[in-house]
Amino acid sequence: MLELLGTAASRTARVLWTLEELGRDYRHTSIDHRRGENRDAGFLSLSPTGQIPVLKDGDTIVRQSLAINLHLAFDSAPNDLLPADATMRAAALEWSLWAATEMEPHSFFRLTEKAKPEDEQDRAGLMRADVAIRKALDCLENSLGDGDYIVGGRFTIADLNAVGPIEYLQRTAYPLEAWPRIRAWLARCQERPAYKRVLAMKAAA
Ligand SMILES: N[C@@H](CCC(=O)N[C@@H](CS)C(=O)NCC(=O)O)C(=O)O
Repeated sequence: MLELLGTAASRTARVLWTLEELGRDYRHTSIDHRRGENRDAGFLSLSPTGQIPVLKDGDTIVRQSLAINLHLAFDSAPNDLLPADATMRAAALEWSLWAATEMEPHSFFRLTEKAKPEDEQDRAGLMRADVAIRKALDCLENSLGDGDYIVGGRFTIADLNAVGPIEYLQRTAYPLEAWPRIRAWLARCQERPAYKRVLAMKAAA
C-alpha cells in the first residue's frame, strides 16, 4: 500500500489532495516538522534533508510534493487527472513545472517574509518577488482564457499542482482582483469535494 509521510499542515496537503482525487488506498503517517519529527533518524533515511512530504510506493521513494503528484498521476493512469492526449499531457507537465519554478519560489518567499514583523521584512526582496509573481499570474490569466481549467477544459494534475503555490498568495492577502480568471479558477478548484476533505485534515493537524 502507498504510504504518505508528512503532516497535512504542510505541502503534504497537495499530495493528500491528489490521492483523494484518484481514490487511491493509502496510509497517512503524520510526520510533523513543527514538532521536529522530521529529524528522527528513521525519517532522515527516507528524506536526507528532513523535508516532508515523502511517498513510499513499494520500494520506490518519491520526494518533492509536485513530483510525487506527477508520479501518482502517471502511476495510476488512466485517470481523470492525467490527459490521455500527448499534447495535453505535455501541457500538464509544463504547467506543473511552471508552478514549481515560476510561481512557488516567489509566492513562498512572500509567505515567509510576510510572517515576520513588518520592520524585519526584506522589502527589496518582496518587490522583486512581486515583479515575478505578476509576470507568472499574467501568464496563467492569459492561458486560462475562457476555459474553466488550465488544460483541455477539465480539472487535471496541472490545476492541482498550480493551486498550492497560488494559495500562498491568498494566505498573504495578495490583491488577486487584477486576475479575475485566476480568482474564478481557484474558487472552482477549491470547491472540489476531495479538496474539502483535505481542508478538514489540515484543520485537524
Ligand atoms: N520543494 C519541496 C519543499 C518541501 C518542504 O520544504 N517542506 C517543508 C514543510 S511544507 C519542510 O519539510 N520543512 C521542514 C524542514 O525543511 O526541515 C516540496 O515541494 O516537497
